[in-house]
Amino acid sequence: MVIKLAEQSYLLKGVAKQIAENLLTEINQISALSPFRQMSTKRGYYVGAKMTNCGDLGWVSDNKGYRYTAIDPLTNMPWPSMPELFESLAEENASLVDFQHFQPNACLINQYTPGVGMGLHQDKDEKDFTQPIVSVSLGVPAIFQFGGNKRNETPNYHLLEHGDIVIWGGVDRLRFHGIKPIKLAHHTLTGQFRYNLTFRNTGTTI
Ligand code: MD5
Ligand code: FE
Repeated sequence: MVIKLAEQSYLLKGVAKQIAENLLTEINQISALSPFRQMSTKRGYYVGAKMTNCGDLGWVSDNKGYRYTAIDPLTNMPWPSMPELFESLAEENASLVDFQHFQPNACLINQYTPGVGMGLHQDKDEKDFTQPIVSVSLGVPAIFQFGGNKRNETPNYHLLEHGDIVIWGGVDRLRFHGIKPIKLAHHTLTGQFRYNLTFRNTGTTI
């Protein structure tokens, strides 16, 4: 089932459920090489979710700000490569909706524990806003906040469950969005955790 959230935003319910166990196996292999870690911001706060990355580039935040790097600052090694399963999942589902030429070069993996959310923000650390973003939810459900192109626009709320994919781009690429703090719950495959894969093309090679 495809739910249209806005002009170029789509929620594909449950489409990753069948391969969820394989996706979680890949997440475990990636985090064995580049562990989940708490990132801090320029202002000295913590980013709530623990994070790691795979692909040519990874999103990092520290006292210098947000950016994409080819090297994991924790391991001083390149980020683990993007599994073929991840890439095909993102590309195939993007092509089903509006976006036929999506080629992600970065995948941020967020790990949420009970009580952790993500405040309202825009994804604007990329150099190319013509490519969409694909997000895959696994494990414990979350309520996401889907706002407008300005912070003060009233957001809508949608439930993101295990296996759901959200794709947004084009005129919706810079919409404000966030994740409400995760409730304490248990999922057979992930325990108390929620995982989110966020596929992006950064518009850069370094
Ligand atoms: C998450 N992560 O669930 C979210 C997934 C991030 C981030 O936002 O930057 O790491 S994306 C949530 C989302 C869903 C639907 C639409 C939009 C965002 N949006 O319009 O931007 O960890
Ligand atoms: Fe975001």
